[in-house]
Amino acid sequence: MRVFSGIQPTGRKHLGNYIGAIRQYVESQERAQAAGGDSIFCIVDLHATTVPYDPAELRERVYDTAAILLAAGLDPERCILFRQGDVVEHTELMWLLTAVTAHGDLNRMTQFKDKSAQQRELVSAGLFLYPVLMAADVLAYKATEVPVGEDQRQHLELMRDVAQRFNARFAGDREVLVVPEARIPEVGARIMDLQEPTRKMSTTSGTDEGRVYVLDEAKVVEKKLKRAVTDSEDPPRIVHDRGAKPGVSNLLELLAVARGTSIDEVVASLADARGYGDLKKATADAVVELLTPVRERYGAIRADEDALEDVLAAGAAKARAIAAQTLAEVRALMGVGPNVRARA
Ligand code: AQP
Repeated sequence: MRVFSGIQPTGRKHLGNYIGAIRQYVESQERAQAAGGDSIFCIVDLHATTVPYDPAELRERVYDTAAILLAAGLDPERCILFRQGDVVEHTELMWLLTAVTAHGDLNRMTQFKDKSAQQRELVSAGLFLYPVLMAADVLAYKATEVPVGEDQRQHLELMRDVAQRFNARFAGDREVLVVPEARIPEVGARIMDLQEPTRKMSTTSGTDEGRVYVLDEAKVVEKKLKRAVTDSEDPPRIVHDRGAKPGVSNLLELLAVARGTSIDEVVASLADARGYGDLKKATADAVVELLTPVRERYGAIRADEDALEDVLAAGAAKARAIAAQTLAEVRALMGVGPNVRARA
């Protein structure tokens, strides 16, 4: 097995990113190692250029994100961790894959529709092509599984189509590009905004009050959860029903994930609760316990930028060795560049 996933260096990472993605990365690293496979994680700085950004800040955010991943438990001795822009093979492969990507499919991507509607000055072509670069990221490594949150399901489907179309068009249906599986957690795949629990917790929409950051101090986490929107049902009922009770359901999911138990178990543990206050308090305690070790490790790791650069550079060298081979195969099959076999 080979696991691959990418994460943006945009903004500060929130609890949705942690539960939907980062926590799964650490688990995948362990699982891949136990199975004799490998795991590869990429900080996707090139994806971050598809919306307005500040170049100097982008570098800083890459360090922030690398430090969070290391603090959460990624270990460069056991996985490959690198910065996307350091492995240029991604961008060439992306261009080649546009040949087997349908314009109509890109037009249907909900993330493109949402993000393009948010842009005031320029909807960049990069935003439109974002899913093709994401396909290149994963397909370059012939990854078998991709841990992501629910919001990435559509991009994963597109990537699978791209791989299948490439194999059919250029490889006589041999699986030259591996068709990857999405790995989406059963609980916590879509953590909702605490203030607007019908919308996902998001970096670019919603407010700070609706988002818990991985690096928030315990007091801040407690305050945000205490103010989380629930509902006005009287008497209050603590049940999991996303449609009718989105706020309560979101808290139950957070509590289940943070405690590492099932939703039924957390509901049972709250049978004697006097109202939503007890649910919020229990969730805050569990989330603080989940995030505190990460925050405590983060400071020292983030402070040493040279060490972070060393980790990313070593990761990029290992990643390039794999991606370059795939790119060479794709170029050869597509008739791009010299005929290497004929000249050998
Ligand atoms: N609310 C969420 N619940 C569960 N998983 C989530 N992810 C994002 N939001 C949630 C997962 O986090 C991973 C990293 O996503 P990204 O690199 O695309 O991060 P981002 O763009 O900085 O974060 P957002 O919040 O997803 O940004 P917006 O909403 O602005 O586009 C992915 O695996 C994602 O599924």
